[in-house]
Amino acid sequence: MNIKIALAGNPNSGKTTMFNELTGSSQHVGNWPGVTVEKKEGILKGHKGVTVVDLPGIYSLSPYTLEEVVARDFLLKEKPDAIINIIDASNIERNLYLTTQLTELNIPVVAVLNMMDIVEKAGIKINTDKLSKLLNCTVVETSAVKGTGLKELASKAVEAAKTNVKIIPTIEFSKYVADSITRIEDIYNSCEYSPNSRWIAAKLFEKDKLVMESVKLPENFKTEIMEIVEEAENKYDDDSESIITNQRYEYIEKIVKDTVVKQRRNGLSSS
Ligand code: BGO
Repeated sequence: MNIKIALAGNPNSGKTTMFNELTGSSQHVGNWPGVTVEKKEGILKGHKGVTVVDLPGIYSLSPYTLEEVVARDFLLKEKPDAIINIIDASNIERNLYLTTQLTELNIPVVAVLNMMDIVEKAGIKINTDKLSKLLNCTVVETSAVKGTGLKELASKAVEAAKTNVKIIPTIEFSKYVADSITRIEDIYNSCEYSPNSRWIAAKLFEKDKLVMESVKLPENFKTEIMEIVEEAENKYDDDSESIITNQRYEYIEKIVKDTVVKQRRNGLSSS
């Protein structure tokens, strides 16, 4: 059995602490190929043959920072069997921005609500079952510093990798944007094949530099795609990347409203 699991999360989400807890003394430290960004790998404790690869801390899968490019390249090209996404649950709204992107990659994701000790102390309740349904992926609660939930996390991650259940992303873009992405996907599919064609189409809509360079579409097809993007930009009077970012945050706001409840001291609760 040879399983590769990637550890992804925002800076300060507790990723390093978690990596140390999950892999113990089996770590190997090197650099990502061609760059001076540290690459750490280790064997998942209690699960021989399962390697955990620590990705650089990132906020998004955009092509702007070296860390994002390294993480994205690994996820798309090496295709790990599963992703463990460490979320600072005390900053859930900001952290879910990356989660919604990771669940679009056609790779099983286990979303980890880390820092649950802080969340509980603050009297905040997170409905994990509902969150799991809304994100369409497994959700586990942990505290990396207290060592709680780690065994459950390890076994759920291995299970996700073995069963390889693909996530159908639940994000709802506006009908106009979704239709624009579908039109781009149809153009892409008429020339090239990729199991990630939806993701590629969404990135083409965002005018993602790296994806635009990597697809080998004839010039007239690229022009057609750019016309679709321009139409959307005119309609929303906004840059296509901002259109997607705004709609992603609107969707996350809805998820948080549905799953996070702040308990007031008098016993009443508010969302
Ligand atoms: C310091 N709960 C709590 N309460 N804290 C956690 C948890 C958790 O579940 N997980 C991690 N932390 P990294 P990235 C620190 O270093 O693993 C803490 O960037 C301090 N340091 O201990 O580094 C963790 O790899 C002085 O905190 O995150 C660390 O993702 C005072 O979150 C911080 C207080 O964890 C970031 C905390 C000198």
